Amino acid sequence: MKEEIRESVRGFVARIASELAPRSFWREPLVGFIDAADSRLSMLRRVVGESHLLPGDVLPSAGSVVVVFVPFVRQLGCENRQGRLAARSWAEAYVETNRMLAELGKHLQQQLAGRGHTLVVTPATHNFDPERLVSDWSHRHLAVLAGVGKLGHHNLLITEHGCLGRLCSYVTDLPLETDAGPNHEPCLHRAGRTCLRCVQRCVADALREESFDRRACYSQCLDNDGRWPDLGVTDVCGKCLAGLPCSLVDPVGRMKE
Ligand code: B12
Ligand code: SF4
Ligand code: SF4
Repeated sequence: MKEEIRESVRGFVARIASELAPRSFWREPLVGFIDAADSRLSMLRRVVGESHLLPGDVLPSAGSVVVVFVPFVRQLGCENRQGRLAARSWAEAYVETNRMLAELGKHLQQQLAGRGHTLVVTPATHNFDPERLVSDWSHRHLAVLAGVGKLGHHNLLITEHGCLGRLCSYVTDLPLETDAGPNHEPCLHRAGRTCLRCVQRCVADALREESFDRRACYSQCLDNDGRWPDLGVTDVCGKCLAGLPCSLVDPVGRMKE
């Protein structure tokens, strides 16, 4: 069943990508699973926040969580590297990917309904408390538990296809086993090597060696909101994802190959 869901996700993303051509946003998605009974899920309340939801809060009959990481194409990172403000293509990728991830949820919902199963779609973003700037459903932390990757110093998920991309997660009543993740730290700094390129790239001094100032980061994201009225909400920045050793690959995993 896992392979069927993976195939379905890959097929759906490829179909939407072909509809958007010649604009190109995505590489092949990665999919991981967490068993809803995985005891590590309770850690979310300790690590992320006491009000973080568990799969059973989203769907009482939860059997597992499906986590999808959609890596962006190299070009988007190259275009977003320049200047202090975000590139229009980065904002477009944000809007189109959020839309596509919501549609992907509906597609999986229909597919599973045909077999008598339920799936609940959670939003890709804007499900956070505007005061604390924290969400009660952290796709990044769920992705780590689902074995899709691990967090880097920049606080973002690094997968075998890098960190440049977006995530979503869906709760289903299908009972599926948890996937194993990498058994190493993909972030060079966390693996004890010299890097911190992400800190150098931050344009708002929000990301530092010792800390992350989410308000300074959000303020920088808001500087980009409203610049393209035709795109809607674009509170983005993403300079700390572009042009890094971990943007497109897992740099530590590569060294081990
Ligand atoms: C709220 C939010 C924000 C806020 C707050 C920032 C933040 N770091 O959470 C703002 C608006 C500022 C923001 C900015 C960005 N976001 Co945002 N954001 C979210 C959202 C909605 C919830 C995240 C959350 O609340 N997590 C729970 C909290 C408690 O976790 P945390 O903030 O990581 O807290 C940990 C750290 O503080 C860490 N920590 C402790 N000490 C230290 C020290 C240092 C040095 C560091 C770095 C961390 C750290 O410990 C905490 C517990 O683990 C998610 C979508 C979702 N629902 O998951 C997207 C999400 C995390 N964002 C994403 C992205 C891409 C961005 C931006 C690049 C903007 C853009 N799209 O251009 C920047 C990147 C900033 C950064 N380097 O983290 C992606 C991440 C993709 C990835 N590869 O991981 C997500 C998953 C959206 C998506 N659907 O893809 N975001
Ligand atoms: S740029 Fe370097 S230090 Fe920053 S997350 Fe990537 S590998 Fe880690
Ligand atoms: S998104 Fe922008 S402001 Fe926020 S940490 Fe990354 S580079 Fe800095």
